[in-house]
Amino acid sequence: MKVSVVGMGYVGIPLAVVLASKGYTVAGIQRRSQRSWWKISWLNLGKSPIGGEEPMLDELLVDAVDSGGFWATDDYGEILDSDVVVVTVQTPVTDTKEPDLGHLEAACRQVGENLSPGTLVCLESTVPPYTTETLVRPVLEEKSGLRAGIDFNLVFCYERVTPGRLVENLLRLPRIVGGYSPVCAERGAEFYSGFCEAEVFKTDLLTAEVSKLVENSHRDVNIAFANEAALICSCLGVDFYEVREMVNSLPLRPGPDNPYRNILTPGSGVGGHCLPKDPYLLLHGLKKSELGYMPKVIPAARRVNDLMPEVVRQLIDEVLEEAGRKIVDSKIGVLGLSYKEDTGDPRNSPTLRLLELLGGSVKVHDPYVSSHESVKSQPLIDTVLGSDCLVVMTKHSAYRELELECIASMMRTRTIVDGRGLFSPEECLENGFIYRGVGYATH
Ligand code: SAJ
Repeated sequence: MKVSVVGMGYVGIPLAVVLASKGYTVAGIQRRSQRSWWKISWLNLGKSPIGGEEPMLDELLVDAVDSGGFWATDDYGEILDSDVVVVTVQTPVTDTKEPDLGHLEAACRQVGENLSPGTLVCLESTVPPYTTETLVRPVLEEKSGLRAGIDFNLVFCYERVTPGRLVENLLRLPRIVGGYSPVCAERGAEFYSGFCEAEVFKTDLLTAEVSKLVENSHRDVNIAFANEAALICSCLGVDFYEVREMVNSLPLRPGPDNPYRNILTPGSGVGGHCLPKDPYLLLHGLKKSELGYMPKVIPAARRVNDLMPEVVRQLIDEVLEEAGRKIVDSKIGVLGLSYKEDTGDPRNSPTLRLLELLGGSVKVHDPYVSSHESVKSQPLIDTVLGSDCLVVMTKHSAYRELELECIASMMRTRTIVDGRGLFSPEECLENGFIYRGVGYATH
């Protein structure tokens, strides 16, 4: 079976190499955009453009290229003789949090122009509710002259990727296949069951689209709860981590009366390619419905999570003031540019927001991100040496080996702001640091 995967990013590349490893013939289609044209040649050399630790991905890619089972190209003509086309292009939101579906529409036009009868088209990009029905289907039908559900099959099956577990999630997480028609859902479920080891659920297009957005909005709200609870505990002079340990002691007991709690971890903010935008995509869908309920919890959670870099900045102010310094005449070392530990993805990273708030003399280190936009990652030594404040923004495993005694001797002023619960407050105080942490009780 031949599959064309449109969009060689975090979602498309792992999917393409996993399919190739299962014996499919896979064309990875990537437009020659300013930002991504270079991925085509990299991929054909068996080199992954995805940073960070991605178990299995590199070897699967090399095997797929060497065996001829996978190749990257900018030629949409590969779709003509494909049995399946999977669209995995980006669907960002604008600065005003409006969905930007331009990349998706452009890709669908190209897919439509090369679509043959009998093909299964799978949309995996996260979209506002109704998009598959009201944007993707009409464009495909208009460009191909074919009819969805009759001449070709159309499904929406959302990705559940997580940087650091791209291949594992693909193989082991359940999938939700929304079909334009029951027959489409059936065809789609057959395809995904071909490589997914977990359960594949079938539903309609809209239910699948909304499931994805609710799934991620739920996580964003839960992270916001942890952040807000941490801020409340700090104000009350209580250590949030101790409270969290007490609350999470409730047992996991399957069944309706399950008392189980799972308070997540507070931190320096919420970044990445999912959570900062998916809640807005969900709310955008409401504009099309006349019911008129105005959401309160989900938007408020976004505001709390986006507040966290400002909380970190406030903590930096506090520790420097206690040390008799001001931010403006201090050297600040920031640990972590990536939005998430042990990954190399800086998109929407809270660190970018913190840097906007700081100004002044700031150095950033990240083991996985060498540079992003105007920010260049510095060597760890240069980031720490002579600094007046060390700020933990990302909990990379590499930072666990840091010796506080050694850091103390390298800094000009011994202050630490821990945005991710990386260090033990007691150890920091023992080593003469002025310490603040998100969720840590200072009084
Ligand atoms: N974060 C916290 N506290 C937490 C968890 C996360 O502050 O307790 C922050 C992270 O530092 C990061 C951001 O939130 O900045 C997002 O982290 P994430 O773990 O949610 O990672 P993502 O963005 O890769 O989320 C993805 C999502 N999966 C999909 O979209 C398929 C999310 O729904 C998953 O729950 C998450 O991976 C996961 O746990 O695998």
